[in-house]
Amino acid sequence: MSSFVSVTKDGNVAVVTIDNPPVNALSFHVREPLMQALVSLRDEPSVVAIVIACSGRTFVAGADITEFGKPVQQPELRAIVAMLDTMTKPTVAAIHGTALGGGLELALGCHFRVADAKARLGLPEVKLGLLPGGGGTVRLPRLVGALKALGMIVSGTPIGAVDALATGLLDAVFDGDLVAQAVRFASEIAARGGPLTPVRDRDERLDAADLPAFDKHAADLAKKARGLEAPVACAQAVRNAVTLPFDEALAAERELFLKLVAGDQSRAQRHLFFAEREAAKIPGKDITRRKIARIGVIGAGTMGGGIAMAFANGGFPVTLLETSSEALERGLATIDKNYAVSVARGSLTEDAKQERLGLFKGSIDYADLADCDLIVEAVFEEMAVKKDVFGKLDAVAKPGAILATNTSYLDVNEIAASTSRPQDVVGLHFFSPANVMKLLEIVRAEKTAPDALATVVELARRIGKVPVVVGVCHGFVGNRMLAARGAESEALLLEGATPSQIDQVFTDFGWPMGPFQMGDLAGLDIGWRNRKARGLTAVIADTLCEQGHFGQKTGSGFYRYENGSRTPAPNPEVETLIRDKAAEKGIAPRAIGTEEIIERTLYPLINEGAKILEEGIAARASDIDIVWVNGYGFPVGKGGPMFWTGLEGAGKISERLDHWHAQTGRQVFQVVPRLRRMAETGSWDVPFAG
Ligand code: T1G
Repeated sequence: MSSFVSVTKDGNVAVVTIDNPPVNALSFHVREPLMQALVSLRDEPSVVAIVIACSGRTFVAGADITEFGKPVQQPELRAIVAMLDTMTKPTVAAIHGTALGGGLELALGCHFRVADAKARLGLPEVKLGLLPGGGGTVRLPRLVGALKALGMIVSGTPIGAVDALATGLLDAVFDGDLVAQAVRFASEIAARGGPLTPVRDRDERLDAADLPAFDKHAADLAKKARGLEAPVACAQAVRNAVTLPFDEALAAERELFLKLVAGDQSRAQRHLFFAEREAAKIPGKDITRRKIARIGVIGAGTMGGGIAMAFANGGFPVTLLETSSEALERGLATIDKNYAVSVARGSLTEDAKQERLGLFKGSIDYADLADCDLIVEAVFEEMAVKKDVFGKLDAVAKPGAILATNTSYLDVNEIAASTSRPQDVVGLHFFSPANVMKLLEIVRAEKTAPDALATVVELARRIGKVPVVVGVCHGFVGNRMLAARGAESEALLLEGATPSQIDQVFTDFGWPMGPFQMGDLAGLDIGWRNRKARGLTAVIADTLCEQGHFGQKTGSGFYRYENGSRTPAPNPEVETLIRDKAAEKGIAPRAIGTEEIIERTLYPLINEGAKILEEGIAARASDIDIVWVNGYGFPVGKGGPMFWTGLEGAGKISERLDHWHAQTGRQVFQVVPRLRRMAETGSWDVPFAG
């Protein structure tokens, strides 16, 4: 046997245990001994049944994603599952933790599946730009029905053991010693004798498939795919399970899988999978984290309330501080309302809501923060106000408490210097709504202590955030690049493009919405206030704000929103305003094409990313991708701006930036050396020699 797969006997039941930390991925060094073990047990007369289990924290969490794109080594998972199909003795998968992807497909090759109550089961391949390639699209519908299988496979969202038992994916759920009970379950099946029906031969759920309902659901899902190929392929593969004989459907699954795994979109999404984990790794693995038991949040407004909810959602008690009882009550009422909306939507139970509300303690006295281990301020975005807050925190916070600012662009070094403990100060830049958005930019100031940084990075993951460590500069990584992306927006309007045309280029690219729709959604007054604070102007947006048109919240901005609708309608007044302002500036409008819009918005975004990399504000190019995919909706199928540079061509991007720089002389088009280096070497990780 190998150290990755062992076989033990419990009576006349064999237990095959996979042990491939950390998540028992089905690497080649697992598949080979696993196949050998199953073949020998199949032929072993003394063995009446076989249980497949895993050591460690989880059942098999999938194929080994690091093997994709490399030569395939036999036996593949498909061969193992095909062999299980021929087993004449009962096979039982004993599932704990998460049976995902190839792990669930391995379990689907068994006659039976049992699990502990906390287990989760799913086929998340779609999140990697793939579809289940080990027979999952053909076997899962046979157990749970075509519609349920469609939803699971296209969303990639796992289901819990109770749901899995109810829908027929599991045959039993056990508490206590899972393997012992799985052995007993297998032994009883063997003793009972009688025919064993492999999943591939169980058609009863398929016969009942309502194909028209299936097709309608699949069409709805395809609309949300926003250009991603995998969700559409997943739906097709599940439909094949209903309409084609098993082996034909299986062959079709293989063909779809091979096409996806070789495609740019899956490469992009696999890049993001590892990049997200890489971003959470900071030098000094063995740093002792500080103990975080209680959180303090200062400010119960939109950001403060959202941040408080993010921590409460992660199970942390929160002391929420405001300047007055009225402000505090308003903030707590908003939090209660937000949870009530989730309960109404069915995404939260009433009990869970009450449990979370029970974690909040309101206060208007800084002294009540004295027992907090991490205190986050989300007060008004002005340096003087931030310094005043940190001065008070310095006086009341206990030694070793981490003091965090939620500033979105102010200098965290300056804020830290306003305390006697700069080593405990860090930036935690949440994105609004803070209880929903995944991205958390963790701003490492010059004096931030390594253990304070390591503590908040780990804490971010514990509350379900995606942390990226960034350096101190105006706007850190995301907002600084956003400014570069938007620098030419006004010029494009004045030269003849319309807001809806520019937004359409963005949505065709795969963004959830374009910059003008986004501005109307967030509120044009936010950018207006920022520009005024920095002495900048944007003639169209400023004029709209001066006229009180802030976007959705005032019923009009770049678009009109009739009777409180959130659907943007073209705004003729804006088009007149643009024409008038262009005439004032002597600019003759012209037709502007898609390519030009991309070159004058996304290419400067990438150039700024290269500058950020060169300055060390981001440690890795892939960190920048994680910021943009999780904080700004950059299409996952393109892997983030820095990964996409490789697809678009760094040479082409540099040439076009040079062209626009020659045309306009504007700094935003000045190609930075790191981008030229990427064009020469194909890698972001080779700094320019100078
Ligand atoms: N392959 C290789 N490495 C993996 C891996 C995998 N499937 N899953 C996790 N890792 C690594 C990860 O990179 C990290 O490494 C460490 O394990 C801990 O992961 C044929 C084609 C299971 C829920 O998509 O969702 O099967 O950073 O930090 O937060 O149809 O890992 O420590 O060096 O995420 O506790 C389908 C992917 C694959 C599941 C655990 N399966 N994994 O979360 O730990 S494709 C998936 C996860 C497939 C078949 C198809 C999560 C987790 P390092 P972690 P975690």
